[in-house]
Parts: sequence; structure tokens; C-alpha cells
Amino acid sequence: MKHWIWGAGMLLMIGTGASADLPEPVYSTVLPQDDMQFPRVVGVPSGEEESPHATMYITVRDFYGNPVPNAFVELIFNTLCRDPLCTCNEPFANGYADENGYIELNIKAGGCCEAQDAVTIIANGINLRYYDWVVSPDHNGEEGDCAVDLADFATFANAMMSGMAGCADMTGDGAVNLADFVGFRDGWMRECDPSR
Ligand SMILES: [Ca+2]
Ligand SMILES: [Ca+2]
Repeated sequence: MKHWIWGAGMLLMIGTGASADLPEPVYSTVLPQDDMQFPRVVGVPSGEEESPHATMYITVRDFYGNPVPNAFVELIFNTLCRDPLCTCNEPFANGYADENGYIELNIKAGGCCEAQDAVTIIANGINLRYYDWVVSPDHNGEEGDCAVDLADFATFANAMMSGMAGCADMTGDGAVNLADFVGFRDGWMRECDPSR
């Protein structure tokens, strides 16, 4: 009997050890993306001194729904997006969550890319989310140059008039309307030194 109890205790310890601190995608949250009908990562080119826009609010939780403190969270762009996208800072959008498993990632990037798994969000080596779209106000139909100017506005205005969502859909609802224009406006005249 004593032996049996010892064995059960070991099993419990092993079970707990395997799950605690291991991020569980279902219980983790990524906002605003989790609320989008067609989830996508939104970037805005901006320098270090500018107030950040296009923030992702991430809470990493384990299998029990408990926060994973100090989880290392990374955002990885698919190499297929290397040319269409530009980024403003290296290393790009990663860091350690706080004691509540919470981290805010500022997506300082331009361009537009559609590809399978264009973005992967990784926490402690576990893939939390995949996204097939990266959009930003910096899109004039060509590669992002990490500067939002008149050429980008012309493309956005065309999309708004034609109703072609795609790269102009900043809110991930499959449509282009005033809400997306607010997103575009937040990026207006923003720029940074682009890297790829
Ligand atoms: Ca541009
Ligand atoms: Ca939209």
C-alpha cells in the first residue's frame, strides 16, 4: 500500500512538472488578434522615441490556465515575408513576460505580406499562434519601405473605394471602412530606417 501511494505521488509530480510553465495555446490570449474574424498582425513603422502603436497584448498560460511567469515570447516572420516587409528594430518584437505571464509587443514594421504562417508567436519554444497576414499602413503595392506617405495613402484610398480588403484591412473583419482608416491615420507620416 505504501508503495502504491509513493507511485501515485511520483506520477502526480511528473504530471505537474510536465504541464506547469509549459505554455498552452488554448488558454493563452493574444489581443486584439483573438477578437478578429480574420486574424492578422498589424505593424506601424516608428522610431524608438515615438509612442508605440500596433501593440499585441499577450498573456501566456499553462494547461491549468495559470500564468507562465517570465515566459520568453517571440514573434517570427516567415522568410517568405522578408522582401515585402520591413522592420524598424533588431532584435524584433520579443521579450520576457512579467510574473503574470503578460507582455506587450510593439510591432514596428511596414509592408504587407500574405503567406501561410506569415507570423508565428512562440512562447518558451511552444507555438502559440499562426497568422497568414501581416498588414500595415505602409503599403503602396510594392515592398514596404517603412515610411507611410502619399503613395501609401493612394493605395489605401483605392482599397477603401473598391472594397478590396486584403492589405488595407487593419481590423481583420474582411472589410475596409472607417475603422481601418483610423489605423492608417495612426501610421501617417511615420517612418524608420528599414531593415529586413
Ligand atoms: Ca511606404
Ligand atoms: Ca477592416
